[in-house]
Amino acid sequence: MRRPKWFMTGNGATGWRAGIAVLGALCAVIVALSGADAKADVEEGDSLKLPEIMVTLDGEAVTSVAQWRQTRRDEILDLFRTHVYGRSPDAPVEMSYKTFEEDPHALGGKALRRQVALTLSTEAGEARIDVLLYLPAAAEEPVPVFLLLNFGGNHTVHSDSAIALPRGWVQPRVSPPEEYRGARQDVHCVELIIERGYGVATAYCGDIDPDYRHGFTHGVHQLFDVPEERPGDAWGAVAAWAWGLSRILDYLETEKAVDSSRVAVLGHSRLGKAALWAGAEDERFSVVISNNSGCTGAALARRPVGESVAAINRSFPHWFADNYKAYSDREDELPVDQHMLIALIAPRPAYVGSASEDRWADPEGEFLAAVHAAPAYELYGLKGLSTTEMPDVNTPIQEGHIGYHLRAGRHDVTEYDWERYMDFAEKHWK
Ligand code: GTR
Repeated sequence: MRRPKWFMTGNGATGWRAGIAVLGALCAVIVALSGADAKADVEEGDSLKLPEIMVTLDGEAVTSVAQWRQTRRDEILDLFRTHVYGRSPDAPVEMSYKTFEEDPHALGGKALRRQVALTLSTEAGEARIDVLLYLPAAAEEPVPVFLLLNFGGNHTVHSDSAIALPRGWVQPRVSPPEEYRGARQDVHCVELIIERGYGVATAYCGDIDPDYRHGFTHGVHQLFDVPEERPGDAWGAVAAWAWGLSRILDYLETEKAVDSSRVAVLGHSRLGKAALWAGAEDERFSVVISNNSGCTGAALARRPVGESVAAINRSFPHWFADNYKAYSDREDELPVDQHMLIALIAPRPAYVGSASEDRWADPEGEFLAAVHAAPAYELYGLKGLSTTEMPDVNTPIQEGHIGYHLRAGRHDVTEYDWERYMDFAEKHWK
């Protein structure tokens, strides 16, 4: 079993040394449970021996935007595709969009609601993604939009009775679907977003790839995958969700009321991992926001705290490429770490939101990844995070092109998070 480093006593640790180690471990457990961990700082990141962002596979130092764009960025993308998320197909897919429901006076007249079926087809099969879009009714110009996937169906994001139920498989914890209308309303904050003048687009992640081990035969996998011929770098669910986010952006580009040059992609937890990967793969997303995405999201893999690569591969073998399994308990051998994922978003603004009690997602590891992504922003003459010291709770850092906050509380998305994300995006959209 993989243990956090603070638990390791090293070779020959006996007697008082072992006693001190056990005491240290107990303190660490107490600290972790209290949610008040020691502050992470940049030196700690250095001691983790993170892979270099700014050195090419040939050992050349990257000192210009041209080198970054022509060589290093593609190398890093390819390493993530090969070893972590898998390779999304670039084969052609046909898409059609059909509005199946619309109300220009939704939410008591505050919003226009539109529900659109995206039908994707190839010779192999067909998939359908239902997009729920709310736009401020009063908007006279195309509006920027926050795009996020949801966990349980579009109807969970608001109690609005017109929202269509999901058509396929849903998680047992939100089944039967009718009983969960509006159940995640507090997480999606639709009214708050509309009141600030933005639109929100969402789709059920299960329309893209149902979140269970179905052997890559459902959702968008039907369009491309031959299950018996899956190579080690075939895409997993996280890459499929990210790819689906890009297809939704294709659709948003056709919506006249949406300013598609200002679409922020956002996601919570596993869907935060997908939002980061979508932002890395698809440079059309203008702002990329990770909320409590943790392991294989914003958190450094090499920091032995919270969920490990072994744990995530064990519990969710369908999320990533099969090649990723080789790094269970061998994080140090990964050719990438998650600071490089954030670096791929440069020069676009990126934001990492953590929560103080969310030890499983390792807030300090998320912070350090954001800190160590800076070199990519600096190449463009931009500042990444404006501090290298872990901030106090509820003290957002928003001066640079990378933003970060540690919200007080548990693994969740709250109004506090949304307000900070909108503050940050607003700064960059002005
Ligand atoms: C956990 C998983 C995390 C995180 C979370 C979620 O069980 O270990 O990586 O993604 O689920 O998505 O809610």
